[in-house]
Amino acid sequence: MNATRSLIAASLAQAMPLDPGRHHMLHAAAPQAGHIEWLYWITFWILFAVFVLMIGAFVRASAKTHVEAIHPLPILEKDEKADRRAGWGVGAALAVTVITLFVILVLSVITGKRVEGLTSQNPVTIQITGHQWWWEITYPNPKADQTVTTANEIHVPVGTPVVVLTNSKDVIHSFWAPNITGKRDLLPGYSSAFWFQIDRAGIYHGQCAEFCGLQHAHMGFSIIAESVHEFQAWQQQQLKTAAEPSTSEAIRGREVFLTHACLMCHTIRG
Ligand SMILES: [Cu+2]
Repeated sequence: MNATRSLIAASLAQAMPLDPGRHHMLHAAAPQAGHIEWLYWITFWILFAVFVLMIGAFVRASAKTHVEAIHPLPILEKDEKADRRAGWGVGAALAVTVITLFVILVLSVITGKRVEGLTSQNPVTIQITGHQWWWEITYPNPKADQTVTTANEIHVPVGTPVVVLTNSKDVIHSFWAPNITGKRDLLPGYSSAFWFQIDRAGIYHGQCAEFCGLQHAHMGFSIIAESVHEFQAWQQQQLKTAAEPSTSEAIRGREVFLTHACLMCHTIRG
């Protein structure tokens, strides 16, 4: 079964434009994504069994009712026994369908509860605001000068729950990092929250999953999961003001940056 799983995962990965390890729901790097992957495989195997049974029944029925082309079509006579058998068959198929749908519904609810449950008292909190067409990431702090803001780049410590507060400045966006957790809609004028925890250090790609305008396809982001020490060092670095350029090339670069349109959207931080 593991070989089949790997084969299916590899086939799906082939269809993905990005490194599958960094943007793929079948390479879970967080417990939430693990629960979603579990539900995916259960649903996959249930549907696969239904598919095989349906094809088997179809082939059997075709073989039983095979009629040679040279013979005239048989005249069917009323067969009450066969009618009753067919009635039982349809009833059983309906019952199996309803039970299967009910089982998938229950498993979906269980997965939803597992994904939502928060087990730590000391999470890191970040605020994510959707804009056309970028992500504003803020690490709130009671002291205003200790608040860190970035764009499209989310740094988090490995093994620590991260509570994400969401909002949107303009239209509906959808935050989706398939290795980490399921899709979350960001609604204008409506605050919401969810959480995730990454157990494996690395860089994971995410993408807006709700069409939000002409540049929607470019609305990506990165989640950088690093050790607590590296995360704190990054935060301290972000709080510093940008270093003065020391080479003529760097001085020229700053000049170009400050005198062109870059400044309309970007700022220079530490
Ligand atoms: Cu979008």
